Amino acid sequence: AQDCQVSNIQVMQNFDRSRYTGRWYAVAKKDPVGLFLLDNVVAQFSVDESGKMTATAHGRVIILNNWEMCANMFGTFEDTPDPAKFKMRYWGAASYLQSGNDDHWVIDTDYDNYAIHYSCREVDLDGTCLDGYSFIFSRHPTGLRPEDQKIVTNKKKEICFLGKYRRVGHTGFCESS
Ligand code: AZE
Repeated sequence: AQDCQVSNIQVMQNFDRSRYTGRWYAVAKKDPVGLFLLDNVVAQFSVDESGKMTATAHGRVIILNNWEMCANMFGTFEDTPDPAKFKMRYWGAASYLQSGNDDHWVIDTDYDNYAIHYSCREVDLDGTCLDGYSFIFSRHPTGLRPEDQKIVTNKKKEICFLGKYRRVGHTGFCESS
């Protein structure tokens, strides 16, 4: 199951959005082309009364060459026939931040410790991902538990992003806002 075809990527079976709610700390990320969240990335997922999933996220960004700030972002999720695959519409609290509509797939999670997210923005002619991003999330600000690390490494391999991640630091930069 590793031909790197976006359409063959396995996602979380029987994804339970209510167990996914709450705070997740990004511990590693694979960047897309262009502007992106740099570090101090924390996401908070919710499910509203009607069952729709929403999220907020913040992270340090540098815009307009060297203006460093904390980006406060919002996302709403459109369901698809696969419970672990969503379309995420996202925007910033300020208009000069980024907005867009990305795939948002939950590849794997145990809900209590780790989660692997995947988004391919552009599929190449050969069916592989030409431009995509991914977050490894932890419930613990200190990082992944040792026992979760090999699961995560295997999944990075399965989504063909192994070796493309950088560690996401948490320095408290976004904690005041
Ligand atoms: C995600 C978690 C769920 C909510 C949202 C997320 C993504 C946010 C971005 C933000 C980019 C901002 C930039 C600003 C200059 C997946 C972390 C909204 C992609 C580049």
